[in-house]
Amino acid sequence: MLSKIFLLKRKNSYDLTNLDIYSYPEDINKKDNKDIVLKIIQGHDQESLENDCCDNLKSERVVNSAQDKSNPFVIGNPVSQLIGNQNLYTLCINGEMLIGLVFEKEDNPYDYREIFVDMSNELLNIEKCCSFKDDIAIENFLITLFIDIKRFGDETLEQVHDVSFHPSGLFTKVFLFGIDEVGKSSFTRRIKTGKFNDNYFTPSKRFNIEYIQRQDGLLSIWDSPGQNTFRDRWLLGLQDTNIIIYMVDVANQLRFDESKTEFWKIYNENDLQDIPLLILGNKVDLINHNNSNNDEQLKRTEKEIIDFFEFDSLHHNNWKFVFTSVKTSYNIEKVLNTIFTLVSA
Ligand SMILES: Nc1nc2c(ncn2[C@@H]2O[C@H](COP(=O)(O)OP(=O)(O)OP(=O)(O)O)[C@@H](O)[C@H]2O)c(=O)[nH]1
Ligand SMILES: [Mg+2]
Repeated sequence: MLSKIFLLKRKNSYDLTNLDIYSYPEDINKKDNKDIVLKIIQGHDQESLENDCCDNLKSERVVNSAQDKSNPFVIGNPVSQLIGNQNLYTLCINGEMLIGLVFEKEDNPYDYREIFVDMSNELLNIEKCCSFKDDIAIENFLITLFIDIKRFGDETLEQVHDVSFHPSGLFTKVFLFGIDEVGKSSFTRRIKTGKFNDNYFTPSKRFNIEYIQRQDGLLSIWDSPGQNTFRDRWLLGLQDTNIIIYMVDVANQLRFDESKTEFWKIYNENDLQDIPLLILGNKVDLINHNNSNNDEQLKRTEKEIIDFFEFDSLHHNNWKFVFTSVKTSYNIEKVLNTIFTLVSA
């Protein structure tokens, strides 16, 4: 499976130590990867490193030539390289930048050729002549390309190789969002590893994608970053999702208003009515109830939350509210079952 995407962009000089390097999901450490970068570029132009990395592109090697006047890009043939234990597949654009995919060793990058070239071409057309306006634009480009290749590329391969295992060739994509600190990453970690830690506090900056195999099928959980500055990325993660999970921290009423606003912003601006929705009221362990009437009290609290957030005014009926505690594992198993129930409804 595809594990990483990166982009090497030349500054004005040919100095290879002076490249801009972007990558997703992890940062590539420029220093440590100097050798790798050098080898990648050599792979595109064996003869002269002083020239453009794609200088030797001949018309027959050009996949997408200037014949198509509407398209300003010259995209080279992808080059596959095994460097160290990295299985790389790189594409040169206009002699100005290289987009690279990193695969697991057993993968065959050529299986991804068509999708890599087509999607890069399609996405680059939105940018005029690689003129990304800032680093965020490049990062968004990489995330989108990564998502698309992962979604469609891996799916196509699964259909070819593993038809009987996933009869429809599909995994269930779960888009998990909510404001910061509600417990999204803790939840994802809990179902992936069974672990929880009170001190595990690492605000997410990117989508954290985890695959979880269940008896009912394969889940791909997209744990989103919740901090204010990253919320404009939520729309990227929403693409092609099979179910949406919205998480609320029920113990932090001070942030209910903010959470409600963010939820409705997404729902009012996008056509999400056909997508099942699961609302999780997390950190229920922190709400103090006198134990005697716990169930009744919880029902009342649930109603108060639903009323406050106005979830009843959702236009579709395929939604459910579940209290959880990632800390005590309360209802975690139920959530996993509910995901499949809602998706198949
Ligand atoms: N008591 C309690 N604490 C929880 C629970 N779930 C998560 N936490 C704690 O809440 C804090 C924030 O959790 P995260 O999982 O990082 O929150 P997040 O929603 O991923 O936050 P961002 O990545 O910033 O959007 C951590 O200290 C967790 O230990 C829970 O069910 N009960
Ligand atoms: Mg997180």
